Amino acid sequence: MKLETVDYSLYLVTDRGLSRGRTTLEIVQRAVRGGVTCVQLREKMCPTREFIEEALAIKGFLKSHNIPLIINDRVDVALAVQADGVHLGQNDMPLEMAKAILKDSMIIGISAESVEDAVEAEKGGADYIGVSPVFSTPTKTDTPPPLGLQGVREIRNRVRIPIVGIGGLNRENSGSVIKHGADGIAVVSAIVAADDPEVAARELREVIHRARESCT
Ligand code: TZP
Ligand code: MG
Repeated sequence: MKLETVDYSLYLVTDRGLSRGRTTLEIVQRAVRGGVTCVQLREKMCPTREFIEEALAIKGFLKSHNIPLIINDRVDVALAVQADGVHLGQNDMPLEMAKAILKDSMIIGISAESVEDAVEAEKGGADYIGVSPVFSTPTKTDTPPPLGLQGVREIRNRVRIPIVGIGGLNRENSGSVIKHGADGIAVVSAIVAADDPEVAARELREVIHRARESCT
């Protein structure tokens, strides 16, 4: 997948702990039916072999739908499965090193926890920014204070690469994130833990669509 063609509108981040007995592949399949445009496989505890096997199965499905697969944290796994990209936080492999390994073969997304992080990531050649977190969330508690909608706006004004909000986003507040300049929203629980991930994704797509229309 060409980097320029990536659509970050509705970005699903997986979490097997919130999947309520459903497999990550099943969540991804249902979410894609509902309109997810990008998927990040995020496995914090899983053995590497299992991570790779799961990534390959999900990649096979996503490829047939022309949706990119991004691997969280693990440059080695991303390379091994020939994913479309990798997503790195401020405590993960430094961007410069990841770029030295991956060259321009893969999307590299960076979580920015401040405006400075975002500016630095763009300078370092990141392909997109995760504004992290926009709101506080029980899904990830080891975060710095939320950046809020003003943080989204400020980062929008300081970088040109795509920005995606993450943290506490749902049907009620995702429209505001788009209206404050985000190119997309990234969610875990709003889709992964939903009764019906397909319906949840469809509703979020609609919210994003309406927010964009109101901006034009
Ligand atoms: N990074 C910043 S907040 C977060 C991650 C992975 C979790 C977001 O989860 P949710 O359930 O969408 O609030
Ligand atoms: Mg990380």
